Amino acid sequence: MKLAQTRVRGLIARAVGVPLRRPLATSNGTIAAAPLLLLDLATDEGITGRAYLFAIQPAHLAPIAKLVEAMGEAIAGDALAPFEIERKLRARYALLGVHNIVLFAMSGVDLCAWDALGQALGEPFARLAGGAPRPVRAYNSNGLGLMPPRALAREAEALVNDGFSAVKLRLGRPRAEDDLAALRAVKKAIGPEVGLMVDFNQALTVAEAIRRGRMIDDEGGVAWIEEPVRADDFAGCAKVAREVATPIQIGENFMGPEQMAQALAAGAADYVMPDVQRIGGATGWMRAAALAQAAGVEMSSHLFPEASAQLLAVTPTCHWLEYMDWAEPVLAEPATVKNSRVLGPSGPGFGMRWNEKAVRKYAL
Ligand code: SMN
Ligand code: MG
Repeated sequence: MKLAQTRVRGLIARAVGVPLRRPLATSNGTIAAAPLLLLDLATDEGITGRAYLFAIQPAHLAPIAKLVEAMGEAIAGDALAPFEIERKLRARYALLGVHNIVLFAMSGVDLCAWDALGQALGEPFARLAGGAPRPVRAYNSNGLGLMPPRALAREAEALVNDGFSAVKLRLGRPRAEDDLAALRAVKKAIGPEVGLMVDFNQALTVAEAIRRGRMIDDEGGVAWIEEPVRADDFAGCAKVAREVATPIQIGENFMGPEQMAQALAAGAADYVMPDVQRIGGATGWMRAAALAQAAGVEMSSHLFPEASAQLLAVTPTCHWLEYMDWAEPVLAEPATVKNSRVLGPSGPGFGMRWNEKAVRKYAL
């Protein structure tokens, strides 16, 4: 088949609500089921490019689906060329703003296009990008929400027993001493050999973040403090990063590589962790990876382990993959975990195919 002749035909989005094996309570609310949009981009060569998006709340599914479908109409008949599709959609949405759910939708379209391209060439994404798929170091993020210390200790052990050498704990309770009790309970349960990240989900003011950051410094042994303050307050983040010894991690809310460049210029964090549905899909990710390389900053992923495993495999400053099993029930072949390393599904592109029986079961 001639790639140049392969054209986009259309795009459909289906909504599912996948129950979480371990519901997650964060300082920003509890997630009991993952509202996902499953995207299928059809081409006239019979290839279907696939990706999923995480709508955060079920109410956001419909507007994101509408955007995705409108973008599908805009690129129908176009060549299967992710950079060209990006250029067109960025121009088309410039006045609305290439941010937030517009960017979610664009990222989903981009991932579908790369996936279809991989299928057309019979190669996994990492090979198209000049690399090769390989297992990447991962921490288990499927739990450790805002729970009482005893429940946390039990869940922390279970997360390590899933085969991981590091886990992430959510913090951001009203009282600092309750966060400290949670941190101590988890550290005691996992022991000194297992890595521990903590995530405040933007709960703190800058002054309080410095106070709690120093408290965490005194405890020692925490790999990073994630999103201590409002995600787009880069000056505030930078102040926290200067005052706190434990590395500061941000990035899941970077809206495109442009915003990541601003964060790096502001010295807002020691580490970055873009989210593939906000950074602009695989195209945006690769541009962000070059920024992290130039800045000499370690780069991790946020959610989407199936695609992120391959993206991190071609990231020069590859750090940690966030392992979340949320999409697993609707996938024909999930990512695999071995020795705390994650490998994406096999097969060309990103290797995501739907388990249609499960898709029917969880359809919204
Ligand atoms: C997070 C973000 C979105 C949904 C669930 C959890 C959290 C993370 O910030 O980094 O895992
Ligand atoms: Mg986070």
